[in-house]
Amino acid sequence: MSRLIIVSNRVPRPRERTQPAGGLAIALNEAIRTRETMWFGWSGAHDGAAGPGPQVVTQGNVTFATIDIPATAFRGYYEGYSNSTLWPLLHSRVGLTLFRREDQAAYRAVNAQFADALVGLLRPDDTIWVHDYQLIPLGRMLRDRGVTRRIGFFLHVPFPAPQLFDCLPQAGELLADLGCYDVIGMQTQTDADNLNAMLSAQGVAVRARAYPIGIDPVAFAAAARRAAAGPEARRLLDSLAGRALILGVDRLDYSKGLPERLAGYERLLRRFPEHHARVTMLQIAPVSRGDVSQYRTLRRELYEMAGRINGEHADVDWMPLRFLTRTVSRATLAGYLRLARVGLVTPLRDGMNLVAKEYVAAQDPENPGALVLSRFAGAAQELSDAILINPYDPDEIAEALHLALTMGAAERIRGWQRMNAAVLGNTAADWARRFLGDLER
Ligand code: GDG
Repeated sequence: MSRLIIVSNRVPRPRERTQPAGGLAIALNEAIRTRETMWFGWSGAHDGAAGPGPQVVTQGNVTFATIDIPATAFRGYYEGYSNSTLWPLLHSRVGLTLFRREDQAAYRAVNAQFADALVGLLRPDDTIWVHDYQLIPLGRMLRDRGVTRRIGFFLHVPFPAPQLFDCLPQAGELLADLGCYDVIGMQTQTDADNLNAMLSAQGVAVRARAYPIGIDPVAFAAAARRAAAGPEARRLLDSLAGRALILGVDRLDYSKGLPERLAGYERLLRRFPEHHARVTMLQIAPVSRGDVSQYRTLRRELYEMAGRINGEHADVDWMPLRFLTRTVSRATLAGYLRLARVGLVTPLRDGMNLVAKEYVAAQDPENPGALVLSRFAGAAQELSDAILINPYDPDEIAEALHLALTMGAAERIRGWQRMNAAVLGNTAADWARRFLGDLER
């Protein structure tokens, strides 16, 4: 079998390399465990103290190769074009999208830096798999440098309707870049259809296909079972004093519909007073991209809303909402998900949303909770037995929460069994196998 080259903006940090934590690392775990792999990406550093060339470390059958990126180029590439232009646009948020030529130049320059460093490390029979919107031009840049091997690209985020993507001044250039890949993978058929409409209008021959990403449900379920009996879960459970737990877990990102979610919970408290003092909502929202101004604004808005909701609805012995911006460990998170009577996942737009699948995997089969899920998450296509909602409507969220909180065990078990079958039927390993199978065919 040829060597696999994974390219992503970040590679796992040294302490994550034996125990992967990020979604991508977890999803790729099996592929990289079973064959010789090189994972290439940004080191996390700007200073170039390690010199201009890649830093290469081999652990078992995986070689991690990283490069530093100068701070100025990084800002334009990452905070700028990747996260202030492509991220909002790909999530259909044209109003939040910044269009700056200098960011685009930095984006292409950093992609060229990736390509320059990577070609020197390649062997003639490598298979190359590029990940996500930060690296769309990389395939073309590798081709320009003489790479003839198979190169695949997977987009982890959604692809918007053609009319929206067309707002991007460099839309044509990026579509042509995508045309240099042998296989293009998207999360859902809708995303693939949107992109394919543009590729064919642009005269690009390659077509995108849907490869919905999964998790490792068996391992996650085992972790949840263990953690639910451990001290962290016990601490949470004791603090609930018998109240039902509604749990949300998301990076603090405007795509996740957090203000709308809090508004929906507030509407529940207003419209269904029978839940007063009987329910607690915990939102875990680790700060993400804190250097991008829209994210700082969102954080302030959420702090204000959380304060208001608690101020208006709390009692001396009951706080309706707990809002945390720190991260918790993966095992602890699995345990919390198992304790939650309701998993609340309300992105305005999401490529897949792994938390929805993790919630399902974490449940106790004898007494599972209910999942309230945005129909605009890719996961909704597979988890159609969740309580599906339109996240823009706080009343719909409130009604779904009321339904979830009052649903009998038999109905919860029926719905969960179907969702769990879907999660077990399409794991992270299946996803990687399907994509690589097509890439190496
Ligand atoms: C992108 C796409 C697509 C969250 N908070 C903590 C924590 N997490 C973990 C979750 C989950 C992962 O992070 C988040 O994955 P999502 O899929 O929900 O969302 P994105 O980060 O936006 O991921 C998305 C994904 O790529 C994969 O293709 O599904 O659509 O946007 O695993 O559990 N983990 C820990 N502490 C936390 O506080 N340990």
